[in-house]
Amino acid sequence: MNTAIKKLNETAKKIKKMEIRGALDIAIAAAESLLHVVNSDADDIKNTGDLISTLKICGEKLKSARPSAVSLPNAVNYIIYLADDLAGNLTDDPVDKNMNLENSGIIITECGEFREKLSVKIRDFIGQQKKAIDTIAEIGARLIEDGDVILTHCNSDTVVGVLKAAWDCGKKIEVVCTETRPRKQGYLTARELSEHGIPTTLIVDSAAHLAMKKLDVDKLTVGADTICADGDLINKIGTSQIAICAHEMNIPLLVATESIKFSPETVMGAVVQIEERNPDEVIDPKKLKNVRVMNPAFDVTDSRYIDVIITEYGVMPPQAAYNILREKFGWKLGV
Ligand code: RI2
Repeated sequence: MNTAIKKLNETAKKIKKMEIRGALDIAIAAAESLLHVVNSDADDIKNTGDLISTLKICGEKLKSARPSAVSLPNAVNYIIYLADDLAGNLTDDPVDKNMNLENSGIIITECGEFREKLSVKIRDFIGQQKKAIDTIAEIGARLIEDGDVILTHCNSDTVVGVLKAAWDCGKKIEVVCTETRPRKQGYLTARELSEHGIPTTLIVDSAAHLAMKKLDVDKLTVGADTICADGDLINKIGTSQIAICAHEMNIPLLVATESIKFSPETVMGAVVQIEERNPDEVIDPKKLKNVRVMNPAFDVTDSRYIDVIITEYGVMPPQAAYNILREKFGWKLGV
């Protein structure tokens, strides 16, 4: 098997096993592996049609790795769209007229030109995703006040970016991190922030309500795996109960997310599938016989518990999610 496709299969496995995790990182990893396929020298890719078909098969493989973070299918679908669009655009050029015809026998040099153009576009896309996280850090830091105590759940690179940026511009914040059972990604957040010099407290998930009172939490900040068209948030399991507690205590919830995590499918009413992971992440099944163990990886936080969503385009209320979808996914929505 061609090396790029082998690598892509490995990436899909790593995403499934959560060795590559975090909604943005899985999107970037998927885009990078498709980029390798575009530049691969597989013998069976003889023309543009072959390349696009291969990208579509590879894209399906990647998309099936994890179902809940929409950043993954969004990245794959956008790259396929770029490829189709580029093939379509090139039909104006007499040399490339048959490029997207099956078995057109286009010689490899023409396919080479297509590969080059597509690679530039995919690299641009990856660059934009990497830049978005820095832009959100800068915008989000402005919403954090000096002396704020901020509670966060799970491990979001986007949130970590905001908190570090606030600290770096001189705001003396403190952060409370939930452990985030069952995989304890909260440890990653706690380690990263404390290594940055930010005073950090770790709590078990069930202490969130008490900690909000006892530690005078000012803000709740979380990342996102998916933002629905109605502004609802899909994020790590436990987010919704913490959000409801925060709402009850008048603590604002700030969601930090790149626009790649907005779901165009939800405009048409699609429901995001909640990933159910292996029960052995919760407990060794041998230790608790005859008990069904549920292990949903995500939950849905209703938009009414969200105060603002911070994206690379700026700060908005959750009710404005459709505006981002129009801006970013007009190509998919046909608007
Ligand atoms: P960034 C993570 O999911 C968490 O739910 C986190 O809030 C979200 O992705 C966004 O992460 P998982 O991959 O893209 O740990 O902000 O299941 O890093």
